[in-house]
Amino acid sequence: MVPPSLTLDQFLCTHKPASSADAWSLRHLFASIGLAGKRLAQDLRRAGLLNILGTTGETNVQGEAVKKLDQIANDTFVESFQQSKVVCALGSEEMEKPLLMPEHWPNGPYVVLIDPLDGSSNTDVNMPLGSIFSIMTCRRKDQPPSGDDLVRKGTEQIAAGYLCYGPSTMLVLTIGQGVVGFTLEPETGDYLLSHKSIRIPTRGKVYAANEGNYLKWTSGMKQYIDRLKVRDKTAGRPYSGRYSGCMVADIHRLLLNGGVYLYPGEIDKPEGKLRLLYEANPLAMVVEQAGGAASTGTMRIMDVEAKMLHQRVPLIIGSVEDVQEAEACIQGRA
Ligand code: FBP
Repeated sequence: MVPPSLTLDQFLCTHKPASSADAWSLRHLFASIGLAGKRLAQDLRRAGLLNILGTTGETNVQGEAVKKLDQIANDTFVESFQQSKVVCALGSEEMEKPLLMPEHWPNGPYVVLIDPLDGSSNTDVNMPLGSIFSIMTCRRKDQPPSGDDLVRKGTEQIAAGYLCYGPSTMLVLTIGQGVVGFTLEPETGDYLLSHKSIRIPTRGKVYAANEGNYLKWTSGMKQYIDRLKVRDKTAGRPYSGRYSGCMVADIHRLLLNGGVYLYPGEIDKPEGKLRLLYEANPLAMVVEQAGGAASTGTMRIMDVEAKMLHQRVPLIIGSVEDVQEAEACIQGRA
């Protein structure tokens, strides 16, 4: 008889985080992330029936039209973290200012950054979506959190991960000891361990990039993408293009099969589109913990100095050899 899979909580009871984080409160934090994910997955499964498609009519701090589901996702996570009482500061793609919860401090030591709904262009067309989270602890033990506690380097993360809302809902996470994946069992509502130790292949056969931006790219970036299309049996080329409009879904594919996702800087916008603190940093921690790499094209993502809550950064992420090759082209060394 196949032994039953570990639940998320059982896993966290039996696997110590690499950091000194307190295991009990970390379990509580992941339970609140899991709960928000379940509630969101339920809404997404019935979105077309609930009048929650389309936009709210507002514009967010990124200058983007806010989708109703963006707002619902943000509210769902905020509510879950408030109920958990273990989060003392929260930053979100959908909130211009941080939400400080000093009433939860010091017993609630966690500082969390989220992209509540990744892949917003997919919301109304029943395509994959994701949620991304980055976890740190309050820097100072002697004073309640401030906004500065959120704006820090990726190397200060103690845990990170994402929820992927696809044919099944998955929660993929790292607590600094490798990467694991849980699949939501809709019957019982449990997250069950389905991927015990995710290791990304050192090289892949797939790339994910919005080639509609090709003419805006630097010559090094163009050279790299052109190179992926040239037949070269030894290098396993040409690569296949796979771009879903949802970075979480694209990176989930790479984690399992290898390859590279690129949202580079552009000649007129060298910082690119994606946000450092709640998109690039958490995905970089997950991919690095799985044996991959994450770069701006010229430096490691998690070493990038954090200056602003909604700071943007170019992102090249995936299999080590693919990221190194992209860097060599972008830096004119290839
Ligand atoms: P959101 O968090 O606003 O959805 O932005 C991130 C994202 O949607 C990624 O998931 C996706 O890979 C990329 O932006 C798509 O951007 P573009 O439409 O410019 O290709």
